[in-house]
Amino acid sequence: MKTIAITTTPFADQKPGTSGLRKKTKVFMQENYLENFVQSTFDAIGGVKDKVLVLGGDGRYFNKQAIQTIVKMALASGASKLIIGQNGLLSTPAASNIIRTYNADGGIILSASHNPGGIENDFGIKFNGKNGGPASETITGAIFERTKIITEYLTSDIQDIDLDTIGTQQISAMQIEIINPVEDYCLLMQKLFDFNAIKALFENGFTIRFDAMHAVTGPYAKRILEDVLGAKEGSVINAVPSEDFGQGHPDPNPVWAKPLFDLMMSDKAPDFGAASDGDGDRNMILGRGIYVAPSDSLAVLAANAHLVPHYKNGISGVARSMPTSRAADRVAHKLGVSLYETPTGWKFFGNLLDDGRITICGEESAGTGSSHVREKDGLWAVLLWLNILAMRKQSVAEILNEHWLSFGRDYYSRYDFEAVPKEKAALFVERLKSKLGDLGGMPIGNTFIENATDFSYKDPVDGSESLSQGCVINFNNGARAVTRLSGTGTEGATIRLYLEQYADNLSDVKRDVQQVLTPIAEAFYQLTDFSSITGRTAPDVIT
Ligand code: VG1
Ligand code: CO
Repeated sequence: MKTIAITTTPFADQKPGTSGLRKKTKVFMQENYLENFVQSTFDAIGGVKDKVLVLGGDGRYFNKQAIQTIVKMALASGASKLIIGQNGLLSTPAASNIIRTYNADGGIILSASHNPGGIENDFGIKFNGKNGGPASETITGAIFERTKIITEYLTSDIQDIDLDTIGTQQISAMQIEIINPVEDYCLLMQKLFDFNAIKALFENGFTIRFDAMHAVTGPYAKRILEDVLGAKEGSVINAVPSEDFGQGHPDPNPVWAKPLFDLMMSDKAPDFGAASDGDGDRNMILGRGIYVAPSDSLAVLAANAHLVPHYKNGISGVARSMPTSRAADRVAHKLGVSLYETPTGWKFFGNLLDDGRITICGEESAGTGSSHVREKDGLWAVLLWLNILAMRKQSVAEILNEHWLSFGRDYYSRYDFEAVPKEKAALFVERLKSKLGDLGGMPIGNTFIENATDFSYKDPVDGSESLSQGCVINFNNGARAVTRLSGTGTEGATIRLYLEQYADNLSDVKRDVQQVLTPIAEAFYQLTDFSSITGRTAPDVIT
């Protein structure tokens, strides 16, 4: 074992964000940078002596190297066992499952999620606790404080370990188990869903295209959809994880998964289309000729979950992040279960799930999940949809249209303004916050602002408070505009603007989304002096 002094504290400028620490890969590759975060994490959780940790990542550039570094540090700090995905691979939901299944003390997941990978792109790291979920704000805060004052870390002088061979290795007092990354996850899915019903669907000619976007879900989707459930070979495309995601942007939305989107809108479309992100926790769902907005997907899944074995007794409650559309609220209301509105980021769902208050939860950013793990889960969402389709014997479009007819439709879109200079973004937020109180009652066109607030959240389970989680402007005609700064970007600041309009008039539920939302966007720009403060006139990405 050796102790290495850290002469600089290179990343003390940033608290780990919504899901861990994300930076340019080259930043992570600086001397002692990753080590600082890892040692600070060990220290923040009271050390790892005699603890069992799960370790894996999405396979991006630097994944394996980072794993070797962490192995050496865990050994030096006295961990009793590491459970590592073969070749260093574990999707985020699979890692969450393994932490829970093997009763581990926590896990380290290496991923920058949907951000592009490669030496010129992004890398990331996050710690998940005993329940399998992202560390709470208390822990991420403690990690950050520690990184500012840390002076040394512990590591050991051992050779790189073999990550390719499944089985157990013993290194001094520490055991390393290399596991098949897919197997436990596949077993879990089999427990939740009616695999026979989905198999029958495929046997009867149902077609699917799943775009794994060269990311970690490839092996999971191939195994489950093709090998086990019998989808036609070749249904899963881009299934081999690559270090730079085939030079792509593994973000499953209509912009970055455009080839799949275009296929689904064409006359060659299969019955069902889906994609997932770099680390496998996000999903995009499409039917022939129709895109299911993530907020709608959450609502449809909540409304239909009882058709599926694991959820047959109904759901205990639903949670959504604040910027997610209120479509799920309408379902919770009809089912007579509680609806929780949390800040952005999966960690806020953890306590609600642990406490049994909710069964299903989701975010507008293509994340849906349930009590089966403590992360959002891309492939789970796909299987839940497939199981529901098998039970209802209808198309995606039919299900979505029926949903809108019974609940009304929440038109929804997110605008992203990327790489805005940090000072300008901060000024924009500060100015807006200072005038929120004066906006209530203000007339806008033929409606008016009902209220405008700075969203804060008090966790109903542990009472912890999270302040300033986004500005919300509610209009009295069922429209809403929400804005917040992203916590996952690696360049400047990203301003997100979330727009929403509820329509319950049946003749109204099939209008063009952007057309419905443009007046709200325009009102927002005016109210906030958006362009003059940020220098931006149009979003970089609309989803
Ligand atoms: C984004 C999304 C948020 C999600 C987070 C992590 O955060 O908006 O809903 O939980 O990414 O997703 P932000 O702060 O950039 O808006 V993932 O797939 O990284 O784990
Ligand atoms: Co992700």
